[in-house]
Amino acid sequence: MSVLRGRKIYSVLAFALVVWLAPAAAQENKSAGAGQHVNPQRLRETLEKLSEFGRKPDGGVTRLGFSEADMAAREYAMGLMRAAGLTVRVDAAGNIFGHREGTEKLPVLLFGSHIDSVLHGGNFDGDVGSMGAIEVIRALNDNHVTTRHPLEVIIWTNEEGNHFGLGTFGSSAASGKFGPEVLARRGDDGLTLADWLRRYGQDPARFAEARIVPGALAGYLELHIEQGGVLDEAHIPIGVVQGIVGIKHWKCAATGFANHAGTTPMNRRQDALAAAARAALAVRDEVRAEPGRQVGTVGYMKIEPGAVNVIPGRVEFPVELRDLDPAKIERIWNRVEKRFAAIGREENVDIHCALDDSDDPASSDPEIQALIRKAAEEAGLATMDLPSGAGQDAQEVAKVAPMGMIFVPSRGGISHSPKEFSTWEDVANGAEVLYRAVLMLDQASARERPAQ
Ligand code: HGY
Ligand code: MN
Ligand code: MN
Repeated sequence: MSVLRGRKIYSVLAFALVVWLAPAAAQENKSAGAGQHVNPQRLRETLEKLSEFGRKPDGGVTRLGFSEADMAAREYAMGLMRAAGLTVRVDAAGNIFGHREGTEKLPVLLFGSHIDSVLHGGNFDGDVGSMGAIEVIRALNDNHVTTRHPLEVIIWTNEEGNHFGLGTFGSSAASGKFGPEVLARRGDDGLTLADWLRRYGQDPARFAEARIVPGALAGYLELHIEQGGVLDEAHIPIGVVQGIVGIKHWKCAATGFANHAGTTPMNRRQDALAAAARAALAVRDEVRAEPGRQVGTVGYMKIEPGAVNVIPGRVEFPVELRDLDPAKIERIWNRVEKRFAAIGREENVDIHCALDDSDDPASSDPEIQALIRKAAEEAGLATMDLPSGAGQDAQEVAKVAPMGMIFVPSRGGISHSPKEFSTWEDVANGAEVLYRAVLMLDQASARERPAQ
């Protein structure tokens, strides 16, 4: 028998053995004890490398969606995806997908997060879920595990929305919330969203193709830092997210009259900054005026003309309200509007607001929550159920597929800050639970149920 024939028979036998063992391997991995399948050191190295893109001198990061730093970070992430054997594509909204074939013709099982940051933010928000998802793929490869569903790792575009004021931008294109009308928005750099999409290699005219239709996905999982202090204070390593808050943003302007700061008597002023300052405190008062976990913020003020000896004539400021209950947000906003009208009358300043962005609250799929809880238990990790006070891409994906989120602790509950920190052990625990949850979802019935 020629060597070739011998080798051929051997390779056929070897192939048969792998195919025969693969599902068992998947089963074996699924039911493995507290062993760890992901590689903590490898995951840490990718997060440390990612933190270099947009790094600030104090160690924080500014990697806004649609920025040079983000473009460089995306290239790095796509390189990791390709090195993990994924087939990479970028959709018309700039979302990056890494595809891994399954053994059956089933809807895609999607998991990932975002890598853009807020202005002067931290190195864990979004990054942990994005790098964690790619680490899961490498671990599946290491363990020679095949899945029934095709898997796709996703990195959503411009989740923070600090650029263009449109949060969860990429996932909102996927859910259909944003249509081509948003592409005309112009940033402080004078470029429109369409200009930046072209820089990302996309044709704005095809923006609608980023839509993901309900039923196209088997399910969605996102690993993320909690960004609050609940898990850290309770010393619980894994959070099972029950739901994600609704968020509403308004753009407001207080318009008074710019005048000489020395010659204008105090009782003859139309001081836009005095009115805006009172408005910011009124937001805080009205949010505090009823029990619950609602929050309200005025994140910045743009003061014109901005000179010490000129009474401010105009002040632009945002108002953000968040809660799991949209009716409560409306109720608080109605009170805030009444307060603004009274302040305007007293200060002789016009305060006008317009709704700028709105994210509906979203519930996590109960079956996927149970599956995450089980995955953590099998990994020997305690869990706690909690809501997400942070907005997430998952709340857009919830409109088209059943979703679930895995939280890991944020030290001191600090986030959107250079002081944002999660331990490498917590990060690895989260990735391990994601690994197991992906395999369990691959086997579970959840995949067949339509989006909520
Ligand atoms: O703002 C948020 O809640 C999220 O981190 N983008
Ligand atoms: Mn985030
Ligand atoms: Mn964030």
